[in-house]
Amino acid sequence: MKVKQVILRHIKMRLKFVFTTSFGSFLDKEFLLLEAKDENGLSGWGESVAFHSPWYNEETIKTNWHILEDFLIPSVLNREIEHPDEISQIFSNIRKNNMAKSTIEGAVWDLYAKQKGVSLANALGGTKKEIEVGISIGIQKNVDELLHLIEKYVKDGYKRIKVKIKPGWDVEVMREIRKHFPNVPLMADANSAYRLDDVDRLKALDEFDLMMIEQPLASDDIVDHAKLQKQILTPVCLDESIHSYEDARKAIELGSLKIINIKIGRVGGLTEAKRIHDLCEKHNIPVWCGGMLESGIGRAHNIALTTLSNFVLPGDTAASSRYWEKDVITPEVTVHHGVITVPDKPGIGYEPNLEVIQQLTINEKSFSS
Ligand code: OSB
Ligand code: MG
Repeated sequence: MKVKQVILRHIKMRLKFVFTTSFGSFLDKEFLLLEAKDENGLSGWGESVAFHSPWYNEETIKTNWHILEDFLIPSVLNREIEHPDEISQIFSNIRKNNMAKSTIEGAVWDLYAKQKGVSLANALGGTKKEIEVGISIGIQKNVDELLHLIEKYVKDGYKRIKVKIKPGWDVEVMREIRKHFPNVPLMADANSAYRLDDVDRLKALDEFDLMMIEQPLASDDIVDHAKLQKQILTPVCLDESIHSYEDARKAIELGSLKIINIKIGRVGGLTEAKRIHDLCEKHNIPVWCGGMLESGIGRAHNIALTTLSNFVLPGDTAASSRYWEKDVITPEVTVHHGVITVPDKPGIGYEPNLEVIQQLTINEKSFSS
């Protein structure tokens, strides 16, 4: 296949609620959408999950635009590509910038699946017809508001509750949650808010029977996480620290984790995500698919990836309506009793709504060879 034209769009969408993590808050969510067209006018779509500010990792919307415009798009345009797995090879001389790489790689995967007439899930080798999802709840003003949200999402049927934590919003909050919801599958995500010195506080979480604690320590660390895991019972799950297959291999070898949260953007695309999935499967390390407050395009990619066999824990891909008044895809992503039915149409299986996308676009540029 050849990509003959790329359209890059900078989109701005308002979330229905402020989402607060240990590193910052989101209300206006900006992201890039990339449309890759082949010679027959068929389109594949990808989303950049980089944020406006370099809080979660070092990438931003602007750095992604720059890397895509000046390096990645020119190296893909008009090039003969037999399989999307080749993309990561083509990009191998460009260091990091994983979210930028993933944006165009995801569009090529979607285009490839559409050309073959199969779903993206099938193209990746996924077999599940349904996937289970949980929900990620940001830091709230007070515990009562958090308990109300948990009650609502448990009623909705979400398969597990993830609560964002930080020093001062952790042990007592978990105690209150457990008082009201003794049996709900529960986990915590610290987004790197602690240091190894905080081990006593993290050990105090052991009594709440958490499924896991996600990324307690520094965003680039795998050494201290190994030391921490030896001292706490709660399984450590890494998010920010795992950027590649090699990171995953080393972290498994060191004992830095028992679970991995795979995010397609963080690891540079679907091909690398699948490699990490396969490695974890071999080592009996369960994985799940994280979320980055994506629009429906990114969400569709997450759903397809989650159909692989070792995605055995519920992911963070909640329903479109949880985040947006109107999503950019038709139909929107819906969740029934914590389950998403995987679309079987070719490619990502949801139709980008060009009219809505047009309205939300701040900047747009077309590239052709
Ligand atoms: O660490 O998983 C994270 C949102 C923004 C940045 C980082 C994270 C998150 C979430 C929300 O937890 C996941 C979602 O609902 O898309
Ligand atoms: Mg996380």
